[in-house]
Amino acid sequence: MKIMVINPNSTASMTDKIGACAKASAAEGTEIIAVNPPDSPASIEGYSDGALAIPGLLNEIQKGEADGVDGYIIACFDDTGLDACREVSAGPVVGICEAGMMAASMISTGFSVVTTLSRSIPIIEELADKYGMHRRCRNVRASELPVLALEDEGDDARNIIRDEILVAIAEDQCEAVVLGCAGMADLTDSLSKETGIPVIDGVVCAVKMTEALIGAGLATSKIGGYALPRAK
Ligand code: 5HY
Repeated sequence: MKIMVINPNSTASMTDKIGACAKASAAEGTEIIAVNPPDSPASIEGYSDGALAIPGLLNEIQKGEADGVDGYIIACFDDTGLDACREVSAGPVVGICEAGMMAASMISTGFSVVTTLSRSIPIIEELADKYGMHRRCRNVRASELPVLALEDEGDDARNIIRDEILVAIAEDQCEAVVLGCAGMADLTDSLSKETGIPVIDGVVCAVKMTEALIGAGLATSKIGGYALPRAK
C-alpha cells in the first residue's frame, strides 16, 4: 500500500524528519511518501497559518489521487484541513491529533497534550471536543517553543518539553502524554524513558491506523459530508 504523509508547513527539514519516523514505523509492504506544499507557511502556528496551508494540502491530495495513493496522513497536530481533504480523497485521511488522542485513550484513562505555543491550545481543545475526547483529555499545555525551534540542533527544546511533561504528570494526574506537534515525532522514546510515562507521537499512530483502515478495506465514505465536491 502507498501512504502519503503531508506536512502542511513548507519546512523541508521537518518533512524529512516526519517521513523518517513514518518509514521507521511502517509495516513491510507499506510505501511512505513524505511531502509538503512548496508555498505554505514555514510553520503552522494559529488559525490563519492553518487556513493559508489548506490550498496546498488539497493540491497534494489531488496529486496523490492521480498517483494511486491508498491513504493520507495530515502531519500537523492541528489536523489542518482534515475534513476538506477527506472530501477530495477516495482513501482514508488520518490526522495526527485524532490518531494520537485515540491511541492515548486506549492505553490510559486520561492524557495530557504538550504542544508548542499557547496560541495552539484553543485549536487543540476544539479538536478534543470534536473527537469526543474532552473527558479523556485532562489538559492541553504549551511548552512555549516556536515550531521551528524543534529544528534546532541540541537538546534545549527536548528538555523544555520534558520539563512540561513532568509538570503535567504532577498537576494533571495524566497517565499518558501526547506530543502536540509533528516536529516532536523523534522525541518520544527518549522522553518516555526519562519521564516514565507513555509519551505518544501522532505520526506513528497515524501510520498504523491508516494501514489498519486500508488493510480492513475501508475508504472515506462518499455519502453525505465527505462526498466529492459537486461540479459547478
Ligand atoms: C504542527 N504546527 O504539528 C503544528 C503544531 C502547532 O507546523 N506542525 C506545525 O504548533 O500547532
